[in-house]
Amino acid sequence: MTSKLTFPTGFLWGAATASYQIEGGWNEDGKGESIWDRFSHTPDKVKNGDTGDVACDHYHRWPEDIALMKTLGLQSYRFSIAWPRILPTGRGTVNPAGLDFYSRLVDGLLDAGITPFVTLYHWDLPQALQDEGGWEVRSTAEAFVEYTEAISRRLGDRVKNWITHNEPAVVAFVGNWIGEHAPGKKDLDAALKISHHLLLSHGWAVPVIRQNSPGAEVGITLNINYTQPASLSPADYTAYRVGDGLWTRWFADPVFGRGYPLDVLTSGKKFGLIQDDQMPYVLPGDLDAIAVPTDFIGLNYYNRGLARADVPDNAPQTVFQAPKDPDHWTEMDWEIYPDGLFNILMRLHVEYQAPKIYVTENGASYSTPPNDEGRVPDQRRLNYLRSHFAAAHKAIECGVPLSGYFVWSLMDNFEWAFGYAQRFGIVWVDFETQQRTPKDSALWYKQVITDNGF
Ligand code: IFM
Repeated sequence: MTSKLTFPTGFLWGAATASYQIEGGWNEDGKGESIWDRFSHTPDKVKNGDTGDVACDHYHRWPEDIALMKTLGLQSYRFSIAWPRILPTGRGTVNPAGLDFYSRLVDGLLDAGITPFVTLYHWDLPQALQDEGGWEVRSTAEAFVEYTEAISRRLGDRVKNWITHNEPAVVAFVGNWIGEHAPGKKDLDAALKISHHLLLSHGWAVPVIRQNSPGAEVGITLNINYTQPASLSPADYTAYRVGDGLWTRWFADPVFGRGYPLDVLTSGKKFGLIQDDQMPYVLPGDLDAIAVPTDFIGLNYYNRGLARADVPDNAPQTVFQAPKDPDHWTEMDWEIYPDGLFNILMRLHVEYQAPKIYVTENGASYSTPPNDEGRVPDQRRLNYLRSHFAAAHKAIECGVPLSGYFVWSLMDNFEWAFGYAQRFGIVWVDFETQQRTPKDSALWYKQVITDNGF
């Protein structure tokens, strides 16, 4: 017999999205071009030539989407602001229509009794800033503060939960080392510099938000998947340390006041991944700025990876591989591993002593379509969510200060380099008609929220 798992009173249940992935309206009402507009408009960058030009048309359909969230019983909604809607060229002249759009959205959410969680940067950098060097130059971090000032001044009276950055590791590494995301660069030395400017902009933005949004809670979201050495061999352990160092410690350590883990530079140079193991761009005071205490840490968790040294080119960047077993993999080719969520939550609690944690993303990609009755029987997504909720519950029982959970994603959307070929939504979107249909997982989730458990 399985017993009921009940979450703590006040535990916040929500769903998450990001501006470029759902909004559309890419050049409307004064919005500037973003690096994702440019990237998706460039041939061969995104699967099937898909773009976010229309996406879920949320820019026009937001009232309907808020009504949908209300129907599903969501208590909270995490969304991001498109920087080029607010400052079309990244800095300077503010676009009032952009501010108005998000102000109406926030009012609509509050009217529906849904708590907004606002992410400032979920990857759509103004192209004008990229043209000046993007995150590789320090002035972009300064522009981020200007943008933070403009948006937090406008929304700060009503929005009380802010996230500066979403997944800086993905921004730095997938966009600038692996090159599969905008701006499509392939240079780890540049990516490390970029990571510093991202973190610096976080550190500088936190006090600005606090100033403009009295009583607000502010955090940053890191993507931390669970990695292990693939075997007991010292070589695999080294590959694990390099991978964990780059993808996790490089971001978590400075945010939690420990500075950069310098073993990453040493081993990165040894493996020929980086040329330069000095960091002249880290100026006096930067590490203190990055270590600004936050109210919470956001965790995006999806899967497990096994670190192997025996990859063809012996390059530890390809560590995130695991043996395939179709029953335990989602359509992203990501291994389903709920214990990994428990382990990472424990790590944030024990190793980093995070004061408060939200799971700001967790979910699975399955393309299960509507059946003849119009239902979407996405049992595998439901199973995925149930097993991860149970892992989160176990972590809470072990003392982890987990305060809420945002399912990724509210609805099917533009999945970056995969375009519309991957569907993470708990709501089905027909991209021809823009019709939304809650999947079985959404109906189940509604009951979880009502019962505060399952
Ligand atoms: O869709 C993304 C999201 O934008 C960031 N985290 C991972 C999700 C699934 O790939």
